[in-house]
Parts: sequence; C-alpha cells; structure tokens
Amino acid sequence: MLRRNFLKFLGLSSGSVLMSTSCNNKLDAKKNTLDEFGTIDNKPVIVSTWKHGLEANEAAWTVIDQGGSALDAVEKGVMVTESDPKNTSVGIGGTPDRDGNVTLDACIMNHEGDCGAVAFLKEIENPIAVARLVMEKTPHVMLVGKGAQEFAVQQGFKRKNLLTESSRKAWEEWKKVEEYTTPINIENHDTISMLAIDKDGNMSGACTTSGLGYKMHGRVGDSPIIGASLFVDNEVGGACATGVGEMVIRVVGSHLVVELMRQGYKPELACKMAVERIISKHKSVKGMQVGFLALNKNGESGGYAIYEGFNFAKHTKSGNELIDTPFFHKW
Ligand code: SD4
Repeated sequence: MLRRNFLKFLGLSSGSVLMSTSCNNKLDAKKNTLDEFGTIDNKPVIVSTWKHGLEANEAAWTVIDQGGSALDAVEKGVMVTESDPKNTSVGIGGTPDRDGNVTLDACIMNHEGDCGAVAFLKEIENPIAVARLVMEKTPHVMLVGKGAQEFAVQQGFKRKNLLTESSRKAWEEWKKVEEYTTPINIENHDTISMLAIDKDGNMSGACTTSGLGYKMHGRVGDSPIIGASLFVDNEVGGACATGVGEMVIRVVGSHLVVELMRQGYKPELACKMAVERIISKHKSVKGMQVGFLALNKNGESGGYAIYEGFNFAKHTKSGNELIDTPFFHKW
C-alpha cells in the first residue's frame, strides 16, 4: 500500500504519526480497523456530559444513523435536554439567577471550525438552535442579551416564560436561607455538552446551560465561550466542559484539552492534565467541580473531573452507556 494511503487507512496524517511516536500516549491505530461496512469500528460515536446525556444521545444517534451530519446531531441532541422542564440546569426549567431570571448560554462548533454562541439569552427555550443560526446567518460568533433575543425572534423563535413553577418555588426557598449571597457552586453541575463524529468522520460539538444556579444577574460562564466550554478541531478531536465556568475560562480548558490531544495524549489523560492545570492555577478548588470530556479523531473518548461523580454518556453502534470518569477528590 502506498504510504499516503496507508496513513489514510490508519486515519492519521504523516505529521501525527511523527508526533505520536514521540509521546507515551500514542493515538491507538489498532482500533482503526475497517469493518464490513467500510466504516471505522468505533465511529460514528456520540459522547455527552452527565446522565441526561443518555436521552440526548438517543436523539443525536437517530440523526447520525439516518445519515445526518454531526452538526445536526449535536444540535438536535442537546435540544432534548433544553426542552425538558424537569432538568433544572439547561433550557426551560433552568435554575434562575438570584433575581429570578432564567438566562441561558450556549455554543456550537462544526468540523470546519465555524462556531456560533449566545449568552445571557432570556425567554428562548432552545439557545443552541439560535447559536447555530448566529454561526450560519451572521458574520459574528456571539450575540448576547437583548440583541441575541431580538435575533432569535427575527428568526422565528417564540418568547416564553422559562421559569417553571418548581424552579420558582426552589428559588424562593433559596432566597430565605441564602439572603442574596452569590454561591459559586451549589450543585454537582448538569450542563450538557456533546461531541459527535458522523458517518463521514466529521466532528461537531455543542454546549448549553442555564449556568450556575442563583448567579449574579448578567453573569456569563464558560458555556458560550468557544475554547472554554467547547472546542473542536476536526483533524485532532474535540473537548467540552461542565462545572464552575470561571475556573474553566481561566485555563481556556477545552482548547487546552484539544491541544494536548494534538500532542498525542489520549482523551482521558488530556482531560486529566487540564484538570491538573486548573488545580495548579487556583489557591483552592475545595467544593468546586469541573469535568472535561474529550473525543479524539479516532473515536476514542475519556473524561476527568476534580471531584467524584462526573460521568458521561457514550453512544456507538454497540449501544448507549453511562461511564464514570476518574477524579482527584472525593466530596
Ligand atoms: C457555568 N459551566 O455556567 C456552567 C455551569 C454548569 O451545570 O456546568 N452547570 O459555569
């Protein structure tokens, strides 16, 4: 076989072969065997954060299974979570800020490096779909607040009240006890971030959240920030984040994970190194959760978190499963 074709068969460029031989954690070429359908055995693949990822993955898998793109898959996948009123940290039913406003952040990135984001968006149930339109229909990457909402309405989205009765009650209870202080971490986090590789081998990613519960009005976290909560480089892989956004932004976490994978580190180890970076750059991470999830171009995935309890859902041809990640600390 010609060297060029042999490298293509392995799914590697000559550059990445040279790179990987110099690292301890080489890309695993063994898994890249062609199966009877001519596809690579661990692709297509979808990974997403937390248990709600299982349901989101099902919707995303339907898109990919029918020949749809990874971009369509991640959008449709995370929209399931956004539209679930029982989920209290994404979309409708999301925990409000300390003044009772549900404000949403989201971003999306495709295999060509195009990206779109919305932040501090109110009264729109599916911010990820608006983020996609920012990417596709504007010359910009991010729209925020009123401008993002006006754009959404122009594009046909309906405004609606996102504060459900149970979220309102929980907020009122919180106010009694917390007396308007700003908690940085009141939960074990539930942002949904998703990465997918479609049948063509292309990768896209999405991230969407209502952000930290009872945050200050106007606060925006990592979730709409390309490079922080999400980064995709189709030649290398993608990464995404959940947890205390301020900590993720400070190290531009997802971009860091992708750059580590570019150097040849496997997804789990790249995530671990990014978590270590966060720990080393903060005086204390006590009680603060951050989890990274990564998927490389070969379809290998892994995650790592500061605290025990982070998991991710992975969907391949063999099914949809929830995987616990390693961590540094027990709660
Ligand atoms: C943020 N990263 O706004 C998000 C929070 C999160 O579940 O993951 N919440 O900082």
